[in-house]
Amino acid sequence: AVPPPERFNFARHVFERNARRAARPAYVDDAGALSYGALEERARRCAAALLASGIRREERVLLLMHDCNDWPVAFLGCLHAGVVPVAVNTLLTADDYAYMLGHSRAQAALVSGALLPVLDKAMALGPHELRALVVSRPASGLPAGAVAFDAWLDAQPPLAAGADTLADDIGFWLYSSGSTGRPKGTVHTHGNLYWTAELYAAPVLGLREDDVCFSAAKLFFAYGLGNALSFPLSVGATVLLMAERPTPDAVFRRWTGEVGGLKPTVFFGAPTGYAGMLASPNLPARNAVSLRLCSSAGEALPREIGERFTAHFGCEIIDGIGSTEMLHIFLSNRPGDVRYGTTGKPVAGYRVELRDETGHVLEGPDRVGDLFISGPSAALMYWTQRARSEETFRGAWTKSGDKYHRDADGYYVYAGRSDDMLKVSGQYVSPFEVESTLVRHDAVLEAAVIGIENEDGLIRAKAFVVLKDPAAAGPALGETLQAFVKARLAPHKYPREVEFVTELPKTATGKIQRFRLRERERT
Ligand code: 3SK
Repeated sequence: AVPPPERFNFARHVFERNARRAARPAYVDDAGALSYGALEERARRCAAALLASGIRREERVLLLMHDCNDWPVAFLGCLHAGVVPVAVNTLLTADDYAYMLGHSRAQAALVSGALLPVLDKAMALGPHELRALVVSRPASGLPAGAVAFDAWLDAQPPLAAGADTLADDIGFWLYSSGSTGRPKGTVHTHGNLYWTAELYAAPVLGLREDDVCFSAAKLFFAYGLGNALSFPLSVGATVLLMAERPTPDAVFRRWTGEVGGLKPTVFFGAPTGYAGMLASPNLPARNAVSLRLCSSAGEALPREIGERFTAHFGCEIIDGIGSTEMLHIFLSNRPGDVRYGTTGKPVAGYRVELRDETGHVLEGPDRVGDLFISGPSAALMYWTQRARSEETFRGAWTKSGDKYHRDADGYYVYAGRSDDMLKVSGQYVSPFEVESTLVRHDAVLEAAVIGIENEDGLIRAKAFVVLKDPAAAGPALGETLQAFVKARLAPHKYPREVEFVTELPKTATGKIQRFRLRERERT
């Protein structure tokens, strides 16, 4: 791919790429459509409004909004003004937002009306530097000092000349949650948005102008930001946005055109979502949808789910892995070359290495190591977190925190998080491998595996299992599942204990939090 010019602003890039598409719909949300022309005009007004509110270049602005047409207007408006949007998860607590307000020193907040109460609470919890509070789609009256997003935009003419930023200027932040500690403010550049679209959206996914993209992952996630903003806007496609939670029924209503009136051609989801949809009695028929391609990330896609989905819809799920730190996917399957049960091969433009505990690169197949990535979309740092930055960002290389091995054909196979691996009888056991085997059993909806100490202090695998029919739980089914795994994997891998639970602890992105299960076992 051609690098971005040194002087580069991602918002300007989007405006220029879509200059001839003014009448085409860029976004369709639950309330209506926003054309490419209107997106540019409103984003330019937003940039002007930020400057008129006294927000200066490089200052941060909290972006706490549900997915709706105002979100991309706000994000691109900030970039156009050279202001740095800090896009945050809408599902957090007042305590989390209080931390983020203080840590980012946000000078303004752009917030959905429905999220105003929690932001209000956060503002009361700690010191903050907010000088403007702008409310998108206010639910009722505005609090003193707040202004409605539409009125704020309408009061300014569009800003013609935006900030003359460099591709390497700080563009935006995303907070990345780890298994411990406060979330990390991950600092990305304008150029990073360009790179992910040029290296993945066009060459791997083959996104096109006539696509309708729909992402179950919200815009504040790195995955959602690519799926529903930088990718489609780089090719002039249309995006369907949904504010509500991506339950199977909510997704089906969009797939069939019942809501939004457009049938998505490309869907972006996560394995838990695909599993829930396949288990739903309302799964639409193949001819009721127009999907040509699906994407999966967030955690590795079990082979069984990919195969069942393709058998039903005749459409492949392209499983890949990315990270908030690399901004999007760097290792992926390819349309027409999907090997379910693997995460495919490195995306051109990225280098991938597997390293042992001493940092040596592992050559050859079937050797489990820590995944490191080098590529042009890596974040600059975690804001004000030198030690955690140094642990993750190592020169040109970024440590992902995932374990992988490469099979004899060069496909990468997920082997769990670095800190979730078990060593049983001196051999690595990937909790993920045992979990993917368990979910192949008809009775099982989801499973999580952790290591527990037996009476000899040795590590053995224990499985927490969510059943499709919770009434089937009992010792007999536990033994059946153990035998099921034993018949399919090496003997040391079968779970010595099976506990039936009604749900698994997960992060906001749907990743299983095995550390919570470990904590529970210790108490
Ligand atoms: O979880 C992932 O695989 C992912 C993919 C794209 C962007 C961000 C993330 C975390």
